[in-house]
Amino acid sequence: MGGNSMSPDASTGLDEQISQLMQCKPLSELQVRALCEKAKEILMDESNVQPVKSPVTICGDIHGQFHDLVELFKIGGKCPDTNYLFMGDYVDRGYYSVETVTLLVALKVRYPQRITILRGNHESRQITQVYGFYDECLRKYGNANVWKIFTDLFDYFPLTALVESEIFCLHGGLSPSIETLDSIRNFDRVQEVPHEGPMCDLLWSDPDDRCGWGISPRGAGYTFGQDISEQFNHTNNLNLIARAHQLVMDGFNWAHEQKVVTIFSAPNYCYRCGNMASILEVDDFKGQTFIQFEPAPRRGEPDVTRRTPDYFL
Ligand SMILES: [Mn+2]
Repeated sequence: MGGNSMSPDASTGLDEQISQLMQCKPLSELQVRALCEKAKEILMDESNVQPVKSPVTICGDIHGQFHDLVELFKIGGKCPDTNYLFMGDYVDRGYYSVETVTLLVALKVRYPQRITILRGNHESRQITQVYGFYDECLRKYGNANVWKIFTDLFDYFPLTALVESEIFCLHGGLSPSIETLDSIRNFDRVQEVPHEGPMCDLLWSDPDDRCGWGISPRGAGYTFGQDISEQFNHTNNLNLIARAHQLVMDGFNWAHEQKVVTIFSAPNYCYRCGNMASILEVDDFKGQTFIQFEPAPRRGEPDVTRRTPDYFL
């Protein structure tokens, strides 16, 4: 058949690119450049606390595990039939950061109202030079241009999202310098993730069993106790903080008496951790259902390793 380069529909080229990406085939550098220019225009208009409506399916870390992202879409439904909110860490660790982040950005450009892509601590120039994305770009493109294009785009990703004014979603956690959502709305996020301060904390912090603020063993962000979560949720009229950033063996993990939940969407993380992944469906009536899933089956492997997803209320 061949391509029709004179298609009257401006979205046709993008649909073809999405089909190509779904087969784990990267775009050319020129295509990535054009795609990221469009994405920047969309993302720069989004809020630091991007409002999101239900129904929506909330997802945690992906970390370049492209085939497991395809599995996620099989289990959760295709975008745009299902609305998605991804909470960061698309790149590093796995073998397919390029294909993973390109697909998510392409979906964002194609269906801007159907998918929200937040920034994780790995969406950073410094971290990606250590944990794989930079090297993968060099390997797949022969130079660092695509890495530069994407890391420049990461500066525009929103930091947090707010589902139906009650579920606060972000990659890491809370910050001792942030009491209200309004204070987050007011800062300039278009920059590399700083080493300290409120923007850093949102992408790096973790909940903890100990009360109050603690020093994070990660060397960035803080640990925060149940008292902190309760106060923050009360001040901002929230029901729940949904966050990612930590490997949890069941794919999701409640903390702080169900005031905080961790969602992790990279099954068998780093191809060796043996964990389940999960996504959180929030329905039209704000009902919440976790769907767990295992790694995508590998070619040639028997299908018996797959398990029917378990459903939880
Ligand atoms: Mn993280």
